[in-house]
Amino acid sequence: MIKMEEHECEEEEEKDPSFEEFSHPIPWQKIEAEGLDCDYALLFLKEEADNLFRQLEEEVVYSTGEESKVQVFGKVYNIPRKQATYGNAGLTYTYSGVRHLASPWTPTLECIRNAVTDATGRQFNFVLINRYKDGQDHMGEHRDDEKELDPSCPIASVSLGAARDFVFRHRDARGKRSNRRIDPVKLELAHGSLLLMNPPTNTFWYHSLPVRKKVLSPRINLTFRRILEDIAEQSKRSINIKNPD
Ligand SMILES: O=C(O)CCC(=O)C(=O)O
Ligand SMILES: [Mn+2]
Repeated sequence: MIKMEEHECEEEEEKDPSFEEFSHPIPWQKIEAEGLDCDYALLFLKEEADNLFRQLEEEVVYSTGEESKVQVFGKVYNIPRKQATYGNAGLTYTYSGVRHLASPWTPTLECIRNAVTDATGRQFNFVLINRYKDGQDHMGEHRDDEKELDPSCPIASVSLGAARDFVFRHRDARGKRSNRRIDPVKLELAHGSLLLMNPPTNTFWYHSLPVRKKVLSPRINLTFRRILEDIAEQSKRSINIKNPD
């Protein structure tokens, strides 16, 4: 697990560069199925995760008004959770026809992003934050396979707060007319955990965060992503996330 002192965003003393990455080996758990490749680990100790949750509750400003709604077949719905986007200057993403500009990284988001980079050796320029007030809030089945995302970079999903079930379903095993029987892959995402969705997971598998009425407390999820800035520029610097509600 990562020691919080290493990631505090105060002035850092100079470190031996050979110890900067992977200095805290994490007991990764491999999750594999046909076309699915994920790594799961507890990245933060409980106390660290509690602090991060509290700090995010103070810092993160969630979308309101039009940005907190989706349009499906012409009807406007409130999304069943709160969302915010942060990242490098100028990046935007479009969600169900609404473009969101990335707000500048906050100190806590930088800390978490740096901890994820230390643990994985990967760089991220954008984070989508979802806040679920309780188990009624949820996210429907979708894939994160937009062309603006660097296809070689995993999506790194950090969970803080209430543990929630997370379900993967193979694209050929969805719906009544599915042509194959492939068991879903179900995980519980714990407080302080990191789930890496490695390629080609998001090509073959949909994922969702289902309703869980027994969950009474909030959860914050952060998906760190790498946007290919030149492609994002071509498509008006947007990520197009397809109706995951
Ligand atoms: O809350 C979660 O764990 C899922 C978030 C997610 O799938 C997304 O942001 O694309
Ligand atoms: Mn997703």
